[in-house]
Amino acid sequence: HEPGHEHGVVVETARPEVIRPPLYQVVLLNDDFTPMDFVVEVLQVFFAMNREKATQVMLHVHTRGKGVCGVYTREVAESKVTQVNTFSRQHQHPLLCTMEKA
Ligand code: TYC
Repeated sequence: HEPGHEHGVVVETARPEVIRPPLYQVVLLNDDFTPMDFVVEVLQVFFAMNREKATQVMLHVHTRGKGVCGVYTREVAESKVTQVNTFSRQHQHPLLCTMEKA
């Protein structure tokens, strides 16, 4: 019989560790000029929300000033921020997307 398998003896063994990467919230900021429909489109296209969820989040940002679009690892969050801000500028809207450590 192998060591540690004696009757009634419990041997502590090292458990494999789960490595959790730091997560970042991608945040949308309110402004007075970006059309509501454009914000809903952004949330659908870049954050895979359906129209109902995208409308909820847009109205939250509109009334509270900011809101979380999603939570991602650093590189994915950075990519979302760049894509949203590039898309907004291409359409001449001042919509701002940022990230915060979760
Ligand atoms: N406040 C904008 C308006 O009244 C709508 C808006 C919502 C803009 C969310 C930005 O992140 C935003 N047209």
